[in-house]
Amino acid sequence: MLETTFCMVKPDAVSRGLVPEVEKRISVSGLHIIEGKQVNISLEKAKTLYAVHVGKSFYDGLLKFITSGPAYVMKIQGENAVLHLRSIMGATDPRSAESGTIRGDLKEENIFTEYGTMKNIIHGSDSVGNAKYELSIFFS
Ligand code: DAT
Ligand code: MG
Repeated sequence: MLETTFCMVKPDAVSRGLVPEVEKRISVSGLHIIEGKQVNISLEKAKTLYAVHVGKSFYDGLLKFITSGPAYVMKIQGENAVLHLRSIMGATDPRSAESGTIRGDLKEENIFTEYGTMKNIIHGSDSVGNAKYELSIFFS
């Protein structure tokens, strides 16, 4: 199935200059980056993006982290793009992410932000429905 998904390079990785490296890995894997732009995510958009995490222990930290500096958002297309992107990202906790994955290879020594949130470099939608929702926040 040809799918469109949403991807975001998080502020930790943008500030480390990792956008080109992440873009290269996405493209080399066979996915097509339709559009990409740097954004300063407003608190309002952060809340919309992370609505599914309301009430979780890391929710407040996640909002602080994602609004702490510029992020880089992308619209990505390809065969099974949702799962394909998730597979090259690696596990949520970079310490468990396999080598060869973006999180596994590019993780920092200290994986926690001052807010207790995991700095894991990249976000990718976890379903076609969520991809549509997340894309609508950043791309008209
Ligand atoms: P993923 O980003 O792999 O989809 P998720 O949707 O469960 O993972 O969580 C969203 C983000 O929240 C995740 O990328 C990092 C942060 N996070 C998740 N679980 C956490 C935890 N137990 N402690 C700190 N941060 C966490
Ligand atoms: Mg998620």
